Amino acid sequence: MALKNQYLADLLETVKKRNPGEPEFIQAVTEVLESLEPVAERRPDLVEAGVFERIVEPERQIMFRVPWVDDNGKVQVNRGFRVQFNSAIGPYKGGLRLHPSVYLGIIKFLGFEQIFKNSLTTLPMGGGKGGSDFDPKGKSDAEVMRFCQSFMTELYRHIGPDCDVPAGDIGTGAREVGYMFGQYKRLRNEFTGVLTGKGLTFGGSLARTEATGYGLCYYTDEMLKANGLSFEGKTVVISGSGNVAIYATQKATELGAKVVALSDSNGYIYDKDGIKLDVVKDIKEVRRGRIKEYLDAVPTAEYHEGCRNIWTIPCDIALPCATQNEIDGESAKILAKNGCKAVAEGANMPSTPEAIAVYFENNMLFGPAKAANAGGVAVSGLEMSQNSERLSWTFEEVDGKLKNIMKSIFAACDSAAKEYGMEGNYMAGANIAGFLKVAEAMKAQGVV
Ligand code: NDP
Ligand code: 2IT
Repeated sequence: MALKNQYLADLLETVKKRNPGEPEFIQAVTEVLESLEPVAERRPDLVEAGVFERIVEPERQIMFRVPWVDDNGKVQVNRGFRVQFNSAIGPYKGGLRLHPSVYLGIIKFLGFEQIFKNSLTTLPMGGGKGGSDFDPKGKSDAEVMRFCQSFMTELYRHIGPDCDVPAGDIGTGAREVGYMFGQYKRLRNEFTGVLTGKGLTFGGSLARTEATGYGLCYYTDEMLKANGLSFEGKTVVISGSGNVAIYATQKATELGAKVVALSDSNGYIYDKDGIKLDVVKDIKEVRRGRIKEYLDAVPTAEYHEGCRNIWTIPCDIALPCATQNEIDGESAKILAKNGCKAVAEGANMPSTPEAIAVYFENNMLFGPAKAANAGGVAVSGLEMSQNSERLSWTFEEVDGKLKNIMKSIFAACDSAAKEYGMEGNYMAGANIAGFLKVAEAMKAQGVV
């Protein structure tokens, strides 16, 4: 879809020129600007205030050397990133991705998405993202600790509980957050809620571990119900087998669905009887193993090399929870042909633009990442609140708030889509609703 609005078309050209070699960032910006066409038409005041030009440019980008020594005594050098994208509605907030594919363009796309996602949560959080091309896979705990300490030895001067609050993402879980928190506390001599996703003994929130996966299912449930459907009796395919995939599997199963597949970057498992989550948790959370090992405990299941073909498994609902661009146009066509009724994104930007076009052509329900996976950062926001008041809430209290937030996010997407003449297009609704709150704040604060 080409932009019809000349002002936005020119802006997109500028963004492309200014950010060469960053296709994921351009992809994320293109989708948002396409959704915002009716807003630019209806709100000349926001155009005049330069909000569109300003929102596509990060407020600050930090890149730094991360040197550390491996178990063989060899010096290793990684590159660290923190992109502080937008602080109009609150301190920068967003995760840290540790994966060999990380470069500036990945962190910028994630930081840009985070602005709108955080706005949708209704909590006061700006958008940011960070990470490194460090690969935690196959590293010892001691190596991971040395990397995390070195990473934080530079990052600490740029973050703080009222400035920028990082958290987990791919490759960053409780272990990494713990090491980073320890180093931050040592360098600053301050015990503050500077990271979220912390351990429960030092300021972490109950239900943060479950939040993204649970939130994804709460959002999907709302979307299904609004369209006369439910999880009950449905077959679900989930990609990934990390934090988001595991707790999405748990909640979808609790809501009456049967999850039949999970994957990692090597391949996928298919268990027609329904995934046994205790087996997956043991492999992934306890032993840090590979999804293939599921067959050792459940020999009746199948394992297939390569993760792409997971989308050829017939399902009613697909929940991509691994990584960006994991469903392309071709995979989306197969999902549609097999009768899939809904796709909701646990991962960030897992559907290519071609895949999204296929969803709409086939009248499939589509829950976009910045709405559907906002439960993780929402509970991070609740962790910040608990840290500020130096109290901790019960699991039920946090989970109840999460459910209400996901309901309100769906309602915001639904009503913005209707208001701007795109009923049922929750992607446009999410982009518009997320944008408007930040845009009003940016306009009110002047040209900064
Ligand atoms: P984890 O590191 O816990 O798990 C990531 C999972 O995705 C693993 O199974 C991993 O397989 C797989 N994966 C990662 N990269 C690739 C790749 N390039 N190709 C194929 N598979 C891949 O991360 P999370 O579960 O936390 O994150 C998953 C997604 O959810 C990401 O897109 C993240 O940005 C998003 N997200 C996470 C939130 C959170 O709170 N954690 C919040 C909102 C969104 P392998 O082990 O083989 O690498
Ligand atoms: O993509 C995301 O929203 C996250 N990785 C969670 C960010 C957070 O600050 O909890």
